[in-house]
Amino acid sequence: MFEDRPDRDAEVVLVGRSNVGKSTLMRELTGHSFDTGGKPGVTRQPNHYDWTGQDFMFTDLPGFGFMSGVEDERREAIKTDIVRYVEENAEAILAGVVVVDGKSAVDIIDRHAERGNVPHDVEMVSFLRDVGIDPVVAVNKMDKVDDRDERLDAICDRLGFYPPWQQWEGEAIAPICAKRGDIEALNECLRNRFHEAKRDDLLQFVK
Ligand SMILES: Nc1nc2c(ncn2[C@@H]2O[C@H](COP(=O)(O)OP(=O)(O)OP(=O)(O)O)[C@@H](O)[C@H]2O)c(=O)[nH]1
Ligand SMILES: [Mg+2]
Repeated sequence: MFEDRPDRDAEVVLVGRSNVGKSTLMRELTGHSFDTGGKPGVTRQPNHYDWTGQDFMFTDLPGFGFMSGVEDERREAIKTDIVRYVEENAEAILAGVVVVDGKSAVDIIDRHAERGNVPHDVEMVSFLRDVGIDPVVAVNKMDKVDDRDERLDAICDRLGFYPPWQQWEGEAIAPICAKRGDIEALNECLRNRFHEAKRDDLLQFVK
């Protein structure tokens, strides 16, 4: 079980499959470095980033799905911990950012669905909704995507956001490239969320 959560009543969490770039995105959101890596399963405990005297933090959660050198049982346990963390802190979580890899998400989702399984990303989007958190989908690694609009429409389709993706721009679908620091589309979504939640005091964290 995850421990040592700082005492904050406002939080943005990053969730998603392993290796999609959550910790890289966390670096861009906070200006602070976290371990990132070429293979899945780098982050094993939540990375929290908070500010002294401010009632806010970003949390980068461990990835789920395939992880190198990790057994099925341990992987399931990590996912259970993530789900429990989000459930227990749902009240504080102003936005749940589901990070996906723009290049591979559709193929992975379709492969899982063909086998009759609920794909992790699909499950996570509906889980967040179930606990009352409106998901934001950050479509990362857009530098590797050629057919941008088609790809974003396909991701919308798979995750239950009615295409075209532009309808969700600034609200729920944010194409980004964390590695290059291009995360403005996500910041815009977060600014809108904070404003809707009457938390304009938090806009300073997503400039
Ligand atoms: N091409 C490209 N690669 C990226 C981008 N963002 C992150 N990466 C790379 O993706 C790999 C995984 O990044 P991480 O940030 O460690 O991913 P993570 O989701 O935190 O992974 P776990 O902690 O294992 O769940 C690293 O090699 C990053 O450099 C991006 O926008 N474009
Ligand atoms: Mg990580």
